[in-house]
Amino acid sequence: MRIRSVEPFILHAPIAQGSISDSTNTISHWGIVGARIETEDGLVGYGFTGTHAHLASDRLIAACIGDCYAPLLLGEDAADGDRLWLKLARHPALQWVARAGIAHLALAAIDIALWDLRAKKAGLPLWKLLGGATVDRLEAYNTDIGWLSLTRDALVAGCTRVVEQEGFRRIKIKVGHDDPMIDITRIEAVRRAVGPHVTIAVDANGKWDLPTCKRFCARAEALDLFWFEEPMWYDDVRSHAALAAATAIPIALGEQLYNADAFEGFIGAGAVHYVQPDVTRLGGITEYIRVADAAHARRLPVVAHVGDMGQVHVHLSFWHPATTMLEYIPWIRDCFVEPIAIEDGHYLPPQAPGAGCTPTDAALQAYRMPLRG
Ligand code: 0YR
Ligand code: MG
Repeated sequence: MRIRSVEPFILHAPIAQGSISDSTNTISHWGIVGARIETEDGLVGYGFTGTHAHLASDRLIAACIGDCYAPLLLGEDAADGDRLWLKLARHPALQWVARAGIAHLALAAIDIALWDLRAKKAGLPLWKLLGGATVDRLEAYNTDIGWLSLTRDALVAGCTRVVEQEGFRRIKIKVGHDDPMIDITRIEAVRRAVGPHVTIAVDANGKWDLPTCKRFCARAEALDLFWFEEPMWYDDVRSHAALAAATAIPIALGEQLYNADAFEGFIGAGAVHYVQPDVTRLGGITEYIRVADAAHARRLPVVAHVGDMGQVHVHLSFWHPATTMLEYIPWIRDCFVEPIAIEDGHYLPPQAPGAGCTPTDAALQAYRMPLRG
């Protein structure tokens, strides 16, 4: 599997329901910034990282793939996964500037493409190559009905629809108004509509401070929340540990963390109960496995964040024994040869060989953005 070429690409796929907001972002497109890696035996692997479709920074990620990492991969054997990950991640000049951020998103796209190649070579879906599925059905929780931009009536209608008509038993609602009591009334309305048996998680996307979170939790505890996700600034271990000690609501986080060491800080401090690694931010599957194993060693559940909107994470989640469910946001599913599939609120295991990241020709044509201005 000698690597013949490594080509970056950028797709901007529109979000069907138009623009949506959480507490910190308003977006109308999802960015798919990827690597296409071809080997001398004619195999083609794809990996990508998910972005908010900001073209200037997407171009930096693409340049990192094409200009910084690609020359280090040409002629190498794609089968040497761990060795190649170290070659890229620990390259002296790149390590100096690239241990997180844009470069780590680029590294993730490449690492996923290398795993995609290995799974295609083996003729197996990635979950099977990794060791097989540890669950028959993978429960999904629906985020796509909980946006902060929805009116309270639309929020309640969407939550009711996916519970009553689509079989979801778990939903997530965005929070983060300046006045947290607005969020409380929205959650109360949803709880009244869906009843006591549907789990409701909430996600503040890092917006609030510790006093606001404590005020919110004092009222929210009566609403039986499944978890409180990213209540405060992403790197603030101490405040999350303080909140975890002050409330009965479990804390979930991880989508903004770049490496296993960052997770170790939160896990070691007792500041997280649901561990949410994201392969598209963590430098790829190689580092994701380290995080999931570390969580598993502490008996903490893993529920991946789906920056890839589930295409790769469904493989990792069917396989890794610490996984208890997976987020569901279907925005970009039609861009892929084998889209994520849901039935009765559960993911179905992908069947095609690879990591689920091969875009359709139609998506490559319709949504491709120029690499340079
Ligand atoms: C919008 N899931 C999240 C959306 C979502 C974000 O930026 O992607 O809300 O990724 O926090 O848990
Ligand atoms: Mg989140």
